[in-house]
Amino acid sequence: MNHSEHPHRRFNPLTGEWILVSPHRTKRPWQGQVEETDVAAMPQYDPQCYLCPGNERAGGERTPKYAHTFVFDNDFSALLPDTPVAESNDGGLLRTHTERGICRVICFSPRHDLTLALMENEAIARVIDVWVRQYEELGSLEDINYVQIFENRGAMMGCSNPHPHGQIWSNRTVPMLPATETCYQQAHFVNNDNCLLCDYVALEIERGERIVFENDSFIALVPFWAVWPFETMILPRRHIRSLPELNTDERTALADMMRRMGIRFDNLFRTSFPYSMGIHQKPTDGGKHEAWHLHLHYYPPLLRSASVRKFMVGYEMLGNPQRDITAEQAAARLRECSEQHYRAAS
Ligand code: H2U
Ligand code: ZN
Repeated sequence: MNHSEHPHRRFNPLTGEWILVSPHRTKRPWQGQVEETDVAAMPQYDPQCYLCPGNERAGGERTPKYAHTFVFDNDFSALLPDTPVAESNDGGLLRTHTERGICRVICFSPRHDLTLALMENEAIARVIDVWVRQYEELGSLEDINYVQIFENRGAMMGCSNPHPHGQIWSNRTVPMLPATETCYQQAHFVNNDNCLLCDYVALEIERGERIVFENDSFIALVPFWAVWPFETMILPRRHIRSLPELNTDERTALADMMRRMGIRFDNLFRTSFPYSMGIHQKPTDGGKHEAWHLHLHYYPPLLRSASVRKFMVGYEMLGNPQRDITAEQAAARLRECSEQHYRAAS
């Protein structure tokens, strides 16, 4: 089968979902508009920003004058630690249960004008150290069985503030997507006596065409089953279930991957590239989860330029996701991008 010619469906072995790929719709040559829509350089400190050191937040608390990173309980947490335990079931179809959890915000840097793509490896490694400690601290709590670390970047993704920051939501129930990935990884482990993502990484290294860049410990690729046009994953080569298992060198190596991923994304359309990024790792429910392989997902919405985005509407809402540009074409485009940030270069 010619994957760049014929409409076909691709299987996502992590979730069991199928997506439709219609490469014939991109037969016309790449238009490649390069738009310089980036906003003017931001100030290093913004007196209005609730995440800048020393400023007051919406909840009335003051953000301290931090030097590197800063973590606080979300002033508008979606989940609360002391919600009473209760459930209801009306006729078997109207079911609920209360949910306990803790939500935190983490500032990646005191500098308002930076992003992960513009930070040094050492500073990003500090952020990773904070994620490790948060995962351990929250995960050790009785009511916390899953810790979801993520970053929303850009107004297009609903991010409320350009100050470099991310969030952590942790709760009693393993959320649907990591729960599904748990099932599929477990089934692969039982059926093949090996880890799904270890097998996947080995296969992608052999095929080569979807790998974007790599270092000694990690690879970045456009997954075969990508839904978003420039969706990527970062995966450790070694079978690592969760962040605390990374040694010091591997934390620096992960920082290096995240920085380079961010630069390539920004350079693609010469814009501060919007995305949602999240870390998937083993649940903190006390299980061993041998089958779990840590990975990062990047879900960026942009399609053709800084202003043309992919919408998940119509067929996507009613059938299943569909894409025109293939994962292989997207990987080739990202491979062509420089690792010198366009803002640093000018
Ligand atoms: P984004 O990552 O999508 O920008 O969300 C920022 C979070 O920061 C959001 O969940 C919280 C919001 O509740 N927040 C505070 O905790 N304190 C504030 O003063 C404003 C925003
Ligand atoms: Zn700020």
